[in-house]
Formats: sequence, structure tokens, C-alpha cells
Amino acid sequence: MLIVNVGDRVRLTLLGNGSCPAVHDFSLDNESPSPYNVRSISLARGETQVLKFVASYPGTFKYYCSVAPLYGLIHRKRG
Ligand SMILES: [Cu+2]
Repeated sequence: MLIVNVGDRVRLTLLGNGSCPAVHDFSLDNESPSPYNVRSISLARGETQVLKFVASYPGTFKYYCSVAPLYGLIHRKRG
């Protein structure tokens, strides 16, 4: 969960550090659901990305990984 107030300058540093070799991403969008459209690139282990945005809607929002492998469960369903 991500908790923001209007005007918050949100800075997220993402680090791919999972124990499996799969890539992952960060998605905070209408699928979350949320009023935001913030998405990272897919990060492999050892990669980093910084996402920045100014919160324009207050609340508590879920985020998820949108990676959908060819086989097996999509990452969102894996939690
Ligand atoms: Cu994932």
C-alpha cells in the first residue's frame, strides 16, 4: 500500500532484488485501482529505477507488478 496526501512529492527507489531471475515492475494505475498512472520499467535483479510524482489525489492505494509471463500465474495473482 502507498499512502499519500495531496501535494506530497513522492520519490520511490525501486531495486530488483528478488530471489528469482524474473523481472518485476511497479504499477500504480487504474488497474490498482487508483487515479494515478505511474509505472516503472521491468527491473531485473540488480537494476534500479527512481519514480517521482506529485500526489494530486489523497488516499491509500494498492500497487502491483504487471508482469505476465508466458507460463504460470501473472505476478499480480502471486501477490
Ligand atoms: Cu513481478
